[in-house]
Order: sequence, then structure tokens, then C-alpha cells
Amino acid sequence: MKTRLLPIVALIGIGVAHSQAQVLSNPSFESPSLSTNGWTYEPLNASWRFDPMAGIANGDSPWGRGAVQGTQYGFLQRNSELDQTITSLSLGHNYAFTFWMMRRNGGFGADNGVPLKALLDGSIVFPQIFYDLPTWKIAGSHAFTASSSSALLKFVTLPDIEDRAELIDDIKIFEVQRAPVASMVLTSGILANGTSGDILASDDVYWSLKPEPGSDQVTTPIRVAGVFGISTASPRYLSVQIESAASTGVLRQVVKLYNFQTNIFDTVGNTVLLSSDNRTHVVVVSNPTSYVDPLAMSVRCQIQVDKTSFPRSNSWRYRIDEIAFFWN
Ligand SMILES: [Ca+2]
Ligand SMILES: [Ca+2]
Ligand SMILES: [Ca+2]
Repeated sequence: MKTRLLPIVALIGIGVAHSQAQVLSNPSFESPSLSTNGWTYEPLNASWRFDPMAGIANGDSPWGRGAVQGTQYGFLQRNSELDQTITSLSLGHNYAFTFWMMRRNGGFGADNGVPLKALLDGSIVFPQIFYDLPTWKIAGSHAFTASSSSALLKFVTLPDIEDRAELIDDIKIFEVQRAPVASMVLTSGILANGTSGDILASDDVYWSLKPEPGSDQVTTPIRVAGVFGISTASPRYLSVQIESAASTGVLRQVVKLYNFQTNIFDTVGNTVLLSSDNRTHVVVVSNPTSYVDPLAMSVRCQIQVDKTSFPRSNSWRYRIDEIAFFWN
């Protein structure tokens, strides 16, 4: 088996954690201080720009039943936005953010949620998600690289349906480290072109894979297993970014992470691939510690690719331009 093991020399160093200037003002919507159970559209002096149907609420309001952090939270009703220019980013460094979301839950008229997404300078960093439950849930953005010291962070809700609103609170932006790839091994399928080292950068140099001959009825024609080293046993954030493509539009890419608490691989991502390079982001902010080997302080990732339709011909190719793994 030694010949199939293709260890990769770590090219990406682990950055030194450092104290960081505040990049986001009023991240918990505690300013301006409203009266108990009060609320207002478009509050002034909040550091955020609000659309006319977005605002801040306090405590037990027509919008919700209390904050995650402090006593106040933001709300976005129907199709609306709130945004802020974040500052003090370090050029070329990687960042991500977490926040909490839940649906409108004030018992005042309809209690319905509305799909929410987040953009950074117009690029989606949190995909549109419809979270329609009356309990706060933590959510996490993609990792993103600062291309200047400031950027516009915007939360947007759609569609424009009366009485629907989403609440948000306690946004935390933090620097993330890019983890070195300890190893990346092809455990099912055969090499068509390139080497596993080709996944280290988004440079259109590919690790190109194809199914084993005669694997028509095989459930998992291609499986890649990776190990990423991190420097903590208890991260608050993990994400995998895979830039990949398929030669046919019916290939499915399933991303799994090994759960060291239950000793099974959990499916954390499932996408149909495109014929040109596309980035898949998988973000873990709910109990990320369960995915870290507490002794080796590493994360095990598995990527499976198969065809979603019959016949399972083996004339197709799967190619990976880059796999990047981020943690905090
Ligand atoms: Ca708050
Ligand atoms: Ca590419
Ligand atoms: Ca590459």
C-alpha cells in the first residue's frame, strides 16, 4: 500500500495567533440601548446601515423572545438588508465569522422566518439558508481572504413576503488559519493525470481521477482520504473549500468528516459538480471539536464521487484544483 500513499509536504505555514483590532462595531446590536421590550426600524447610532424594514429589538418584543448575547438583537423583515464596512483586516490574511439566527418569534401576527444570506463586497460568504425554527442556531461563513483592509459585510433576506422576518445576533469575525495537508490518498479509483500535490493551489493544475475499470455498479467509484493537522483539540470553526469539476454534469461530490465522538464519518456536504471549476464550501461551527483527533490534533476528511444516474459508465473524470482547510 505504500505506493498509493502520496504524502504532501506542507507548504502553508500556520500563522501566529495575535490580538486583533476590532473589525466589527456593535456586533451584538446592543447599541443604541432601547427600552425593555422596545424595538425600532432603522435605528440611528448603531454602526449598521439598515433597510427601512430592518432594525433592532430588545428582549420580549413583537420580533423575538430575547437575545443570544446581551438583551438586543437585529431583525430583517421581508426583503431587507443590514450592512457595515468592517475594518482593520490584514491584507492576505484569512477570516471567517459566526453569528446566530432564528425566525421571527414574537407571537405578534405571523411567526415565520425568511431565507438569509451574507455577502462580503458582493460575494456570497454565507449561502442563502431558510432557517425557520424558533430557537437560536449558530451559523458560520466561508473562509475569505482579505484583499484590502476593509470590506462591506451585508446580510440580506429574500423573498418579500409580509410578516416574515429573520433575527440575528452576536456576530463574531475572527482570523482563521489554513491547515497544512498532512496526506491526501486515493483509496478508490485510479489516477488519470497529475499528483495529489496539485491540490495545494488554485492554479488550474489538476489532480485528475477516474473510476476503476469495470466499476459500473460500484457505489463509490472514487474516494479520496485526507488528513489535515491543526494546532488545537478544541476549535470553534472548521471549514473545507474544494475547487473541483467533473467531465459530466451528473457527478455527485460527497464530503465527510470523521467524528471522533461517534467513531463514524458524518456527511457534511453533498453537491452535484459542474463541468467547470466550482468551489464547494463546507463549514462546521456546531461542535467542531468532535471532528478533531484529540491526540494527533488532526482532522480526517473523505471525498467520495459517484454518478447520480445510470448507467454508471466509467468514462468520466473528476478533477480537483485545490483543497483548502481552515480552522480557528
Ligand atoms: Ca445582542
Ligand atoms: Ca481553477
Ligand atoms: Ca491546483
